[in-house]
Amino acid sequence: MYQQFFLERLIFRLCYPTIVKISLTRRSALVVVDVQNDFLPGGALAVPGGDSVIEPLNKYIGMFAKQGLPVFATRDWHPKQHVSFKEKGGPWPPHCVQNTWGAEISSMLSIPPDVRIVDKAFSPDRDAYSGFQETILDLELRRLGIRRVFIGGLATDYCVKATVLDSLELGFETILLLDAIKGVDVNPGDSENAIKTMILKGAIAITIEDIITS
Ligand code: VGL
Ligand code: ZN
Repeated sequence: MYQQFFLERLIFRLCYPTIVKISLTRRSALVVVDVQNDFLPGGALAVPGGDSVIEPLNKYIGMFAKQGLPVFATRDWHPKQHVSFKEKGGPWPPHCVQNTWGAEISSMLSIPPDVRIVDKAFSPDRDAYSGFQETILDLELRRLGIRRVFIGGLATDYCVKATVLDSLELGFETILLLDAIKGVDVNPGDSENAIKTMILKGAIAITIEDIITS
C-alpha cells in the first residue's frame, strides 16, 4: 500500500517536478541536528562524507534567517565518561565531550547569531539520540507557535531519525531535508532504512527546490 504510494508520488514528481512544493509558513522552524566537529571528517566519530550537509544546510539556514524564522541547532553534549563510550561498554568511541573542540558546532556552518542551541545526552548514564529527549525543544517550539519543523544534519540513522520520529510523535508537521542529511551506515542500508521509516511514520521528504519562497 505504502509502496504504491511511493511509486505514485515518484511518478508524479517526475512528471510534474514543479508541482510538489512546500512553503515556509510563519509557523516553521529549522532544526539542524549535531553538525559538530566530531561527526565531520577529522572528528572522533566522523560520518563518512558528513561535510556534504554543510553547504545545503547553509542554504536552508539562509532561507529561514531571511524570513526571520527560528533556527535551532542541537549538540550531542556528553560528559567525559559517558555511558555511550566504549570504555563504559557503549557502542561509540568518545565523542562530543562537553566544552571540547569535537563538541563545537562546525565553524563552516553559518549559524545565525540568534541560533537556539539545544544540548542533549548530557547525563553520564543515559544516551539520547533525539533532540527532544530531556530537552526544552518541544516547549520552545510550542512557545513560538511552531507547527512545521524542518530537520537536517547528522546522522541520518541515529540522531536525525530519532529527532524526526519524536517530532512526528509530538504532532509537528515534520519535513525531512533529504539533501542535508548523512548517515553513519554501521550496517549497509541503515540510512536508507531510516529514511523509509521516517517517511512511513509521516515525515515529508523534500529537497531545497521543493521549498516555496516568496
Ligand atoms: C550520534 C552516535 C552517537 C548522532 C550521536 O548525532 O547521530 N550518533 N552519538
Ligand atoms: Zn553521542
